[in-house]
Amino acid sequence: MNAPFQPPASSDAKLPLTLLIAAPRGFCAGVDRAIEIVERAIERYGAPVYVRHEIVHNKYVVDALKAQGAIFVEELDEVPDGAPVVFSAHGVPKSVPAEADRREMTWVDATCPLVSKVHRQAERQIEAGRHIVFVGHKGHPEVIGTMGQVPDGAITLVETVEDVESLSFTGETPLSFLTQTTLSVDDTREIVAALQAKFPHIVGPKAEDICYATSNRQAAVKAIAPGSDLVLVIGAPNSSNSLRLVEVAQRMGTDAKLIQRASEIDPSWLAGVGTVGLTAGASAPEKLVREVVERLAEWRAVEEHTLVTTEEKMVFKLPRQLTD
Ligand code: 10E
Ligand code: SF4
Repeated sequence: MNAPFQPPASSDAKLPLTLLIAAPRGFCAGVDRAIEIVERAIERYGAPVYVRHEIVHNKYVVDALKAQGAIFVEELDEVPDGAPVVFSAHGVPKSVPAEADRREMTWVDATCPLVSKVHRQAERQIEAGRHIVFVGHKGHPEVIGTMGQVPDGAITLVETVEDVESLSFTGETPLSFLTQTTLSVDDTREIVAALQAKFPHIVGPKAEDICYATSNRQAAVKAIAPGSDLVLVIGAPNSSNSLRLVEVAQRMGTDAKLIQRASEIDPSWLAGVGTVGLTAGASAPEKLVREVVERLAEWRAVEEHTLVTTEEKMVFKLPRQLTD
């Protein structure tokens, strides 16, 4: 005869936790490419290879590349003569490669091709005689890089609808607008609408320059947030696209937190929580997503579900100088 069923002692039983994992999440094509550029540069030129600014905004990625022989600096004057240098995925002002050429440095540009596309649009708008209104976050390296494609005074930064309201261009000033690639899709729509209402003659790209990866990750969070009691976003505090994912979830009324590693999760966050939504910014490796899942599984009986909102197939070519 079978022994009667014994339920586990209550102290051993883990409460169930549904995990809604967003897809797409994590690395985009520009981040994959930038990391591969640093790895290939180390293979080709030998260590150390200098990298100007964090190649992408993620400490785990940066530490892994340091272990392979990369040295991270903020400015070119920290790079010794003769050492190779890679420019980060966020892009650099024109003055940076110009300075590298002046010093006869070997340099490789890991700027994401979608950021470079905005750089070229900026140049074209200036050639066409238009002043540029640039929508972006002040002080972000991508913004510094894009603003540095054109002469001083040729571009004006706006961050909010209020900033648009205080612009004082006359109706005769030819204007165009461009945007940072990692902005909030919803905020940017409002800012662009305010620009077009105030300056009906303003010229802009067909869709704003927010990239496919940014918009896909925001749409994926919109799909998981309503069914979640808490959304965890893996990303760094200086990662613009990751911060936007936290905002998206919070604006849908769901509690959301940015974490860099699983060790930052406070178990008290899970009190009364039945479903956790999980995603990762474009610079956060999938390994860190698994680390979070494993951490949660230490405390709760986790049931994983992946919610796919779109498939991504984007791949960018490496620079010729690393493939020839
Ligand atoms: O702060 P960001 O989101 O711009 O950068 P990240 O390094 O977190 O993610 C990659 C995004 C890039 C390089 C900007 N388009
Ligand atoms: Fe390129 Fe977009 Fe990734 Fe930035 S977030 S690196 S623009 S693909």
